[in-house]
Amino acid sequence: MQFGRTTLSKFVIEQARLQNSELGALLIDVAAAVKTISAMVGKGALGGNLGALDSTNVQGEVQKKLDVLTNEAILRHCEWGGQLAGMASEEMDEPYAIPNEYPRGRYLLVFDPLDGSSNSDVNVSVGTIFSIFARPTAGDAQPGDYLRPGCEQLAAGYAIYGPSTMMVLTLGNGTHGFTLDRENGNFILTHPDIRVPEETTEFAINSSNERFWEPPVQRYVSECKAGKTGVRATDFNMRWIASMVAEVHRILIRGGIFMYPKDSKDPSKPGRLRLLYEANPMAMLIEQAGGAASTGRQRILDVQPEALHQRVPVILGSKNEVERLERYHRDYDNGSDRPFVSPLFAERSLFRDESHA
Ligand code: AFP
Repeated sequence: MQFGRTTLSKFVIEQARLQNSELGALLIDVAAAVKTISAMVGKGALGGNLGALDSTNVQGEVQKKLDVLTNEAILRHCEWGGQLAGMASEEMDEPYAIPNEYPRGRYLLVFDPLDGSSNSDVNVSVGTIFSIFARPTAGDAQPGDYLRPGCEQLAAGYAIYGPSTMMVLTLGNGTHGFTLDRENGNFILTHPDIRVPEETTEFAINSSNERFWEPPVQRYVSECKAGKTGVRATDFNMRWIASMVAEVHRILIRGGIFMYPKDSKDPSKPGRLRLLYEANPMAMLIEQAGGAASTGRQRILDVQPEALHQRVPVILGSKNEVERLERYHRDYDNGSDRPFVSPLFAERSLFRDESHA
């Protein structure tokens, strides 16, 4: 592939041909929707689309005008091409049936049209996240068709609307980045075969929730903050943008670990992020780039969905750090991380078993 010359269209058609799929045409429609959204978001206050509506989505979150407009953009661009059996979105309570006047295909498109939308009013990078599955036959999707584990995704990706607009996607053969050339409207392959560094000293978490985290997460973050003075023997840096797309993009480019773990803040929600259209696509992208993505206790791509808008704890990024945090969860669950209390001395040991450090 020619750096700086390969367009997204050429790339996805070539990749889809190699896999004998019709994914190319669908991904080109998604890219067209992304260009529409990029122009909409890029207008900022001049577009008259900032601010909130007085409606809430199925998550109970106040909808931004852009949440609804970007959702519409994806539906309109993708409903007519004949590749889809249905669509589902963070902004729609129920899946979207393809209108009768359009042909149907066997693919399902699941998406968060504007991730990080609470940042759109303050001009911080936001994004679109999407995931593509196939059902066995063409036709109208049934509700159960959407409840497939992330390991069955055929493709996944995101758009990030930042200083430049980029699309990062995978069809199961590596993770690749494309930058929008605004002068001619082409997405150009600029980041072929992205690899996540296995090591990192940069972590991302919303520390205001610290008192609600489980002990293994408190332990991990405390060790990162202790830096050179603690068991990690090196200083860490912290980031929190509150746009998952921006966090994941940074991690794909320079490494890091992103955590939105299970917490006790709202016992009805095992995490904040949604499995089908946030965690799964990001997990596929990260794994295809050599990273890891876990709930802390399970590979995200192996989680069996039980509901369309199900939430899940998310820990993803540089493989060695994700594996360390998974180990801390195992130590916690099997009781081996608690300081040893000798029955003889009824005292806590001052030293943690170094094998866990
Ligand atoms: P919004 O789309 O409602 O802005 O939420 C963004 C998000 O789902 C994800 O992109 C961020 O990582 C996370 O929520 C930020 O959550 P906090 O606001 O609790 O930090």
